[in-house]
Amino acid sequence: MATRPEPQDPQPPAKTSTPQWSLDNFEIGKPLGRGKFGRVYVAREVKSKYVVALKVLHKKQINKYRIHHQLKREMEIQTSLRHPNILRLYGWFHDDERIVLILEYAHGGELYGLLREKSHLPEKQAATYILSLAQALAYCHEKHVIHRDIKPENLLLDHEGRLKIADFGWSVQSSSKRRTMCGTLDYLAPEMVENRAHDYAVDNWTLGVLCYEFLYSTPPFEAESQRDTFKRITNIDLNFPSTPQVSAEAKHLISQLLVKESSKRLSLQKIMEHPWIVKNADPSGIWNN
Ligand code: 83H
Repeated sequence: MATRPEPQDPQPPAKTSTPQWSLDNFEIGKPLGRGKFGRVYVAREVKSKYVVALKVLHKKQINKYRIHHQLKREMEIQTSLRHPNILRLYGWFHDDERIVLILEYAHGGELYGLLREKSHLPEKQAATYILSLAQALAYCHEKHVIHRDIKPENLLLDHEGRLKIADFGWSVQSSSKRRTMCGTLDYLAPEMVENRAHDYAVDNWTLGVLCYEFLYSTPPFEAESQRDTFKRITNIDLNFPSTPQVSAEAKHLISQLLVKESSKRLSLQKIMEHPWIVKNADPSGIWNN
């Protein structure tokens, strides 16, 4: 008999793929989002009543797009990571048609929604998120994981308002320089859009892009066409509009991250120690309005 959590003692489901989990173990709730490869539903494990997010992927799609290896990598990486700002992957199971990932449920939903709704964030909130991201990325980099696809759509908020990095679909485990093209251009470092070798510093670049977007509500190199975004990124065509008003320290941090030469970008440690972060970020990582 497999051990199951007791109802009065809610526990996340089993950590790895084991025969004990199937769709029968869950009450499926409303859909939370959908992607190219499937949908995400809120669900509750019947016995423990533990609420999770189930990401349902269709094997047909996975075969069609030949993403089997990417998915396997995503699952292995996300299962191995334990950090307060990284969304947990508790386990997975499959049947004839589907692969189902059992993921942590983020009550607050996507940061993307908040940004669209509020236009731009107060500096203290932005700094709190950037600090959380820098801490999560430092942990990933220590484990030789480069995320490479951090964007507001991949950032979720838990019930306390803590930021969680989700979606490791494009991450890689690496210690050497890599060469691969991926993602929407807006968040990509020059070495990635130019398809040159890249390393951990691509994530530091992305923190600069996100910091800008949190404060100004649009990414810094946004343009009408992919071609123009490409040009703006490779030329580091960076401007700071006069509205909304943003502090000089915040602009300084952004300028130290959006640097063409990857080795000259501010390190994650230096981001955490930057005066704007020290002055504005809540070290608990929790932001409540
Ligand atoms: C949510 C989500 C969306 C997006 C999660 C999502 C979540 C995911 C990925 C994972 O109104 C809401 N929306 C928009 C439909 C609320 C706030 C209920 C919400 C919570 C929304 N959580 C899918 C992998 N974990 N949690």
